[in-house]
Amino acid sequence: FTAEALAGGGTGPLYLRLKSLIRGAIDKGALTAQDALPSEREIASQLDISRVTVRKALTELVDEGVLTQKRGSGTYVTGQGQRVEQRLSRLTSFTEDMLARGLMPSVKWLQKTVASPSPDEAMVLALSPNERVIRLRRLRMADGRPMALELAVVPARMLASPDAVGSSLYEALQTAGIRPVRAMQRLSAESLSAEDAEALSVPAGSPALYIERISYLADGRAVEFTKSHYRGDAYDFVVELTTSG
Ligand code: 16G
Repeated sequence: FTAEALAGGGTGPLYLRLKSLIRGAIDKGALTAQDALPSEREIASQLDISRVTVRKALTELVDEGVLTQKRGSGTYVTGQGQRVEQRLSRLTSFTEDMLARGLMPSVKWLQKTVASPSPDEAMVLALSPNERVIRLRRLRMADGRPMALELAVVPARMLASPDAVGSSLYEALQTAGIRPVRAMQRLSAESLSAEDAEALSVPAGSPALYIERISYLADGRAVEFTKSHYRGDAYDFVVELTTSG
């Protein structure tokens, strides 16, 4: 990285220019998967900018999945087939998460039906008696690699039909004018059943992150009750903790 290249990068905020400089180096092949970046301090002194600016650019590129930070050893260009690092602070969809990382999301449908809810689904979604649900079960992939098995259950009245869901549930909800604004998410450890392991292309009994998400609309109504098994070898969920003072 040179100060001239950064100066040639336009007039926007410095950290954005540094981000495009780094992305450019990756696109041109000057930096390739698994390459280490110079340290924050080295980049700052090479470019004669503050470390705060460098940190901001690197943090965003890590959030976008372009770079990966390894504890104690620095920052690397993310390689293919590496673990996906997912922040647990924003209510986003699988499709958005993968696209933000430059990975191509795809879906293999296992079930897409209207059905009667189970008692726990009826309770969580606060359904009236006899109300039906849309049950969406699918294998979710990123660049063709199986990542998660997901069962999403949505009150049937929220969508015209199960076929309203193409590849993204959140996109279908948005098209229907429905926007989840808040969600409760619970994570626990599980080992995969033989059947689920096979779908995810891992040995039976492999570890998974079992995640339940209940999403709510602004008026407090629950819109989805989703149970997901994410491959334990493919995902890191990362939470930022701050003190309030
Ligand atoms: C994520 C959510 C899931 C949601 C889905 C929508 C987790 C653990 N789960 O997979 O609750 O239904 O995104 O994604 O993050 P879509 O719009 O791509 O179908």
